[in-house]
Amino acid sequence: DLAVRRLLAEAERFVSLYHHEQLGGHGLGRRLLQVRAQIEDSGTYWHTQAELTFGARVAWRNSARCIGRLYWRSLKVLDRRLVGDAEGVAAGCLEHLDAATNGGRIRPVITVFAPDQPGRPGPRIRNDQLIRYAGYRTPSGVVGDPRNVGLTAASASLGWQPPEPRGPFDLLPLIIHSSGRDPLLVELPPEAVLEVPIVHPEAPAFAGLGLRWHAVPAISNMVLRIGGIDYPAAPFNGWYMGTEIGARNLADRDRYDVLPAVAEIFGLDTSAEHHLWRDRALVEVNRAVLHSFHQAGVTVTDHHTESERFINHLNREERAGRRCPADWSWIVPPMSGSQTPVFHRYYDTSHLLPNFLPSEIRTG
Ligand code: HEM
Ligand code: NRG
Repeated sequence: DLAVRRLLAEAERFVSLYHHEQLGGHGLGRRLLQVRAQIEDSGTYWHTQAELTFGARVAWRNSARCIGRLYWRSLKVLDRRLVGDAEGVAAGCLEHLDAATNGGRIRPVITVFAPDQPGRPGPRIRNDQLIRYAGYRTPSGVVGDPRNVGLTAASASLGWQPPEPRGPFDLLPLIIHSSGRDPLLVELPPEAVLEVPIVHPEAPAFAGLGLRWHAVPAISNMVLRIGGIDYPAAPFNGWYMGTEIGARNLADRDRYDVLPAVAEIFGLDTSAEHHLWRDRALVEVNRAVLHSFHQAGVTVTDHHTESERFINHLNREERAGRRCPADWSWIVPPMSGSQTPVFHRYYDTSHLLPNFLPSEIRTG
């Protein structure tokens, strides 16, 4: 049947890649026989721990939108494939945050929960990241993160009670689905979530905006696909590049939209766009983000450094004789693009597996 043939083909490609890159081709024939037998028997197969670790690292290496791939070999892989129940996934997510946060010295980590199997889908995490701030629609606009209005409403409809009073940075609970059961709501204990209050190195009034952001970006709704096997719950994280927070999350007009308030603090002339007050305020927000993370001892990088590292990564991959797919529109940082080396070139746009795929579940 078609699904089994597709699985066999993807499995063979992956297992061969693993044996060639990691073992100089040794033992491939024997492993292929095993994998084929398992697939013919059961319609699926089980990765060895070494295959899983390599597969997750290569999925990162193949993530065309990610500028942070220089360190792909150092990804820490937590094997939780025997965990498929929602309670177990919730506990694993808290362990993930602990291992990743590491007191501020952020470590790139992925936790891999149970795979999809024939007639038995794996667990799924509805939140697009483990840490998300609520967004509440009010008559005077959204309080909190407008991006998460849908996730907030979904949480409330499952019985989540927002804190009183509602604030702009309320932590949302996890929503975890496991096959055939009602979704499980789990609050994150505040001590599991390291956050950084955003202050400015020169302007004391900046702190008065009450801005903050979480230390760990942990994407939790993408499907990890390795050798034809889908792991639908496989949250992963690295550290933040400052612009993700300062030039997008806090600055986008459909997110926290802070630039007008920042312009006021710096006394910028906002009477006409041609004064470029938005651009000037944007730099100050981004300086504040990097300064605050550094001062708090939380790993973060700036877009110049991360761009240079990415160019080193491309060169290393080329020397290793591998393709390195990249998506210009995601790689180029959202401010000062032309001041970074990643702006001034073209990229391989092919799609390689293993990889992280968007999930079908969408909120918002
Ligand atoms: C996307 C940086 C680690 C996989 C991105 C983006 C940035 C970034 C800036 C674009 C995000 C956006 O525009 O919203 C970094 C940095 C890391 C890191 C600085 C530090 C180590 C990782 C790790 C993985 C990963 C550990 C997986 C194991 C991805 C994927 C995307 C992405 C799949 C695309 C997400 C999507 O389609 O929404 N990364 N990353 N990254 N990164 Fe990384
Ligand atoms: N822009 C998103 C996060 C996307 C992934 N970025 C990373 N990933 N740095 C945001 O929350 O702003 N990572 O795995 O480190």
